[in-house]
Amino acid sequence: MNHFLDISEEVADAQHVRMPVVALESTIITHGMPWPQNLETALKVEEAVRSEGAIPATIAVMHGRLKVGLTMDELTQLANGSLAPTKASRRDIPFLVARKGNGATTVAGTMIVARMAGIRLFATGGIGGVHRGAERTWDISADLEELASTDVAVVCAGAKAILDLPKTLEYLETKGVPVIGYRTTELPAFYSRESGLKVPIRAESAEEIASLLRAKWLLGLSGGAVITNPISPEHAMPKAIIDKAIATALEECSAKGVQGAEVTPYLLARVAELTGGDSLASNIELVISNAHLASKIAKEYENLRALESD
Ligand code: PSU
Ligand code: MN
Repeated sequence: MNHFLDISEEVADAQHVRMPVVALESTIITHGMPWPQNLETALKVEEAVRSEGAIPATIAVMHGRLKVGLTMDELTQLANGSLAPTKASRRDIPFLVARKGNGATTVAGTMIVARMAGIRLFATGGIGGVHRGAERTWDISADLEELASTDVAVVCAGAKAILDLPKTLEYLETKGVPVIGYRTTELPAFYSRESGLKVPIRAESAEEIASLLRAKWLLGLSGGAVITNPISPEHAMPKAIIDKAIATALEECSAKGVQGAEVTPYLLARVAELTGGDSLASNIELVISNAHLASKIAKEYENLRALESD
């Protein structure tokens, strides 16, 4: 444990008795959804984790402290923008800690802090990846490098088609990151269940996924894993509508010269605006569904640990 880490009492107690704990990110709250749906969603996601008998640990940097498990007050302060949190990925964490700043952790940032706190499972909506046009812009999310090296498994609904999905899969393959389809052989594309791309591993149950993770880490093969959980058919969006919104958002993004860390939040906000409230509703549903699955896997993972008395 390092002395920059603040693990909430509830999370620490859960770890003490080996209850399953699931990490949750905060960039999705501050840069991924509008107020007040962002706070409502954060609370529903925590509730989903609890309903499975696990404990949620939402992660953020607040006043330079690496927080693991937030109070209602802290969640509200993050969600309403009053702390003006910046996106916190690997490169940003030391600066925020040194300056006692506020940051909302991305997938990469959340994996780092979760690992420090000894948490193995993490639920979110979508991961960052290789952006379209990366051969010109070199825009590749730090999430991919984190998955390559940090021992945390991320449950998501695949990746949004704002990214170059084939290149993102190639990158993960090069880095040795297992990509698992939960009850699917096709990589889900966030709002829709189809991408036309295959996932290398299909798993039918949380238990199967937990045993794969145990094997990976017991073998000393460090790094994360991506577990893709397709959005339910009743909440999925028509592909034609999403594709059109993404094309418009990408054109605007490059015309305006948006660069660096601002690219993803810009694209997410524009796609949400262009598709109206429907996409936000889908987004909320899929994060909740991922929280349920991550909790089930965390539970099975703890069961395996207990059996192996590790
Ligand atoms: N993709 C989504 N929703 C999100 C993000 C990505 O569909 O909220 C957020 C996550 O926090 C992810 C981050 O880690 O954006 C990636 O940003 P970048 O591309 O700048 O690495
Ligand atoms: Mn980027």
